[in-house]
Amino acid sequence: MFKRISALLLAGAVTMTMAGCGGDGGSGGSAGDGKITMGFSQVGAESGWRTANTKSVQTAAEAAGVTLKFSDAQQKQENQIKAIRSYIQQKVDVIAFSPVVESGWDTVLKEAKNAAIPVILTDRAVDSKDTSLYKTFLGSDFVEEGRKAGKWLTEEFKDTKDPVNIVELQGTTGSAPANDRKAGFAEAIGTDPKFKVIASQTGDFTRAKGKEVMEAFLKANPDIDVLYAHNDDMGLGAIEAIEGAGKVPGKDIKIITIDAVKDGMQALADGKISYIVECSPLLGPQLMDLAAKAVKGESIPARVVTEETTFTQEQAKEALPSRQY
Ligand code: GYE
Repeated sequence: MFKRISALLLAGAVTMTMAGCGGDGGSGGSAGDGKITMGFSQVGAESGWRTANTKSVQTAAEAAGVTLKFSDAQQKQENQIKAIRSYIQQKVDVIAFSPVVESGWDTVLKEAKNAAIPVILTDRAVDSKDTSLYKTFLGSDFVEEGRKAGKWLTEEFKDTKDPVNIVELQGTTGSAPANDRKAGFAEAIGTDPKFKVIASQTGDFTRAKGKEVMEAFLKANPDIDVLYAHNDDMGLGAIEAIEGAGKVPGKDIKIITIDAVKDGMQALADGKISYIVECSPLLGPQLMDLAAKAVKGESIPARVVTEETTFTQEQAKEALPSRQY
């Protein structure tokens, strides 16, 4: 009890009623006008997308009057588990996190559930069978993103008779976006034997790794027609590798990426990237909304999908000036 009170004082959440602490086995909801404290465990700072996502969450928390306890897991699941445990100990009102990989969360999610602290998955999903371990999953449909990338490719090469040699830079191994973007793309190109994925490896969603792996791809395969990168940053790293190998990105090798962050959109407008599937990082406002409802014990949808579009080179030129991230 005393511990609980001092934790609340430390968090500056003195107006919160005891019923809001979630220790009563009830809804775990904050009563009245009590300020909400959210523990948020971010994946890391691996990409432009991630930086924009962090900013969105921090800005939205401030705007909603939510006290945000933020931690960066540096792409390590063990760091996220530690952060979540510490949020449970601090008796935050709600926990939100973007799981670096899909599996291995059941134990810690059960701990949160036993403490009656609602959990919201944001951006990435978990593969837990027991969906009562979290309130909702807010984020993109990554399979659909992969399909959109594959559809563009089949359309672009529909009149080509020759085989189309594709290399793929996957996101972080075991992460929902890497698994799903691979599956959606494979589904979209799968029926036509003309399309051949000749190499597929992780670039961990970073520019440096994207460059390094693309260099290896180029050395091993003299005849690459297309690069499919699971995010802009890996695509941008790969562009450096392609130019370094004396080839012209966007011409000798067509490039498809996902995210549509500013640097990616600039490369698209410059003709170096051929097509980008958008994935919005601006999840903060919706997250704060869902969190407020979850804390009050109101029902929220089990899945909230972000609305997204795609960009050609022409569309990128138009969209760039007003791009927020
Ligand atoms: O596409 C990538 C980031 O989980 C959707 O993570 C996110 C992905 C995003 O590192 O750039």
